[in-house]
Amino acid sequence: MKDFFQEGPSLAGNTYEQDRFVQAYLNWRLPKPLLAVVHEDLMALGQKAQGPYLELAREAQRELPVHVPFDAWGVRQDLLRTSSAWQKFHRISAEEGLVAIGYAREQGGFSRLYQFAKLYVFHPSSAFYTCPLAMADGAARVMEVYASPEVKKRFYPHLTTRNPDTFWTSGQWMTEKTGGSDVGRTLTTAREVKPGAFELTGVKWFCSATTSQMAVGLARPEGAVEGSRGLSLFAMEAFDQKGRFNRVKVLRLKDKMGTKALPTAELELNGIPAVMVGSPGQGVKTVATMLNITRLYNSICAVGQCERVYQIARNYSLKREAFGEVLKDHPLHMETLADYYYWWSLGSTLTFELAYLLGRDETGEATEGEKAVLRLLTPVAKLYTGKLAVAFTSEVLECFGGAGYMEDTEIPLLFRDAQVFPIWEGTTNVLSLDVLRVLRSPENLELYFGEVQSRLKAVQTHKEERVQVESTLAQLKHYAQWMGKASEEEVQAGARTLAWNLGEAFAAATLLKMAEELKDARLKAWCEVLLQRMKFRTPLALRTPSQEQVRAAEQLVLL
Ligand code: MFK
Repeated sequence: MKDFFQEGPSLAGNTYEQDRFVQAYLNWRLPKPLLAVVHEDLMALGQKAQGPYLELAREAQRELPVHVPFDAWGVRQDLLRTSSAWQKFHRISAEEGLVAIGYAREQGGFSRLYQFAKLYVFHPSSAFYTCPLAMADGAARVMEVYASPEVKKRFYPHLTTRNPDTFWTSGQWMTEKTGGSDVGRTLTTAREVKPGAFELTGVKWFCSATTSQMAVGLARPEGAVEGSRGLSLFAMEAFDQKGRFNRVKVLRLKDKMGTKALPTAELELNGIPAVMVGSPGQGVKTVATMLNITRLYNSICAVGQCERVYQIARNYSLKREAFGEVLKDHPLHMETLADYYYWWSLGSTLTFELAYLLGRDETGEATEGEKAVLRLLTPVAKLYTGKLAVAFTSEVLECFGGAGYMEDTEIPLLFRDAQVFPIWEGTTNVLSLDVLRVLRSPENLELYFGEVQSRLKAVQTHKEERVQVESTLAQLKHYAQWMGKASEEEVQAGARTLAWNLGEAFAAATLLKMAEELKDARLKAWCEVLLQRMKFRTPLALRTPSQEQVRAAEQLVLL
């Protein structure tokens, strides 16, 4: 009997070189001399992401972190042992400048875009080392904006260096058992032992970057009011001179469904020395600066991972035969992948455009409209790409049939990892409500409309698609009028579809402008092909739930 062996999927080459979208976007956004530098660096990174970094990621995923609570003689140790691959990623991250580029600002307003393009290529071959990097970046920004000169001097240089010997990442010790979303219920307390010197006591329930040399965390100074207005933000060094946790007990490592190379733990703080960052009682507002950075990391990692699963699925489509045809010749298979790829391109456009705007904001170049869009759409990009990562990875898993369900194809690992994106740094609903928080100032919506319209103004060729985006804008304007009359309950119940449409309209307008303005003939032709999909897609309908609908949902769920 003749046996059959299916050739498995593989990465067809340099992961950056395979990726038309990122090349087109950068080609459009970056000035030519800078494009050459960035392109060369990304080519080198894409090569490593396909080869040595991917191997290191696999090693880190095989050799998972271990908590060593005691030594052989019963003395408390609380070591978190990680693989050498994980430790190598620390040095690699510094050398690649994965945080540093954003702060050196050698590329002016384009620095963040350059940095995020690197993170995008790096993430799918990093075993989620991007989590400590996200926290380090957020902590650096908080230090830059809020810290006193002494506090900044102590932490900031470590977070933003390219020197692997002095580079630090940071934890974000925020979530407690009382809530990851409603952090106002934080129970950890801060005692001021000397002017400016605090000690933190409490239990932090989800601490992800636990090998980081420092952390920032929320705590309630003694005597402060209940709720979020009583919280302050603190920074602390995690380890003592001997490299042991500094008055911190590791209760246990979390048994997560994915991101397993990342040592997430429950930590009991027993008076860890800390300094305040920002003003007392402003902890949530201060940490929100960090959240806006880490949410953009979430988005860039989500779209980076989607591109990876897409490259795998595309490669398999060229190899696998069924019913006498290679998968690429099955229209429904291609239709399915094309749809997801189009949604992905909207999420990617949104994310890259926000990275670009973040850079402009941090260098003082952003207009009022750009600032408003950056604030409004950061939660939108996070929620849109988080949901997409799960759906897209699930669809790709299905493209492989039973093989995709098998652990040794590595596809289940990608699927489990994808599920963290809608959860990490704020759930879809918390982020949708954050959009409403921004829209409480009605001028933000006007500024958003102005930004979308200014993008559409450049569009001459794709008139039909432009009209499609204009029609979504008209619906959003009606929606805004409805919001003005609706109750808070009704507005909240409709927040998801609002967020979705705000994101898609902005991304579609940006894509159209990009297609119009791209100079490179090869990339322009590719972009035209991508835009054909826009015709076949109808946006998600905006929902204007009534009181009756709100009550009906309650009844249905609670009955
Ligand atoms: C890869 C790793 C995987 C490991 C496994 C991970 C498992 C998951 C672990 C987790 O727990 S992740 C969860 C992380 N947590 C979050 O992302 C927090 C989610 N919750 C929110 O974002 C809430 O919206 C928030 C805590 C901010 C609500 O708190 P409040 O106190 O009810 O907010 P409030 O009073 O509306 O805002 C306080 C101030 O902050 C206001 O400023 P003002 O004082 O000037 O009025 C707000 O405008 C401001 N603010 C809030 N969010 C902001 C913001 N400012 C800028 N940007 C924002 N995003």
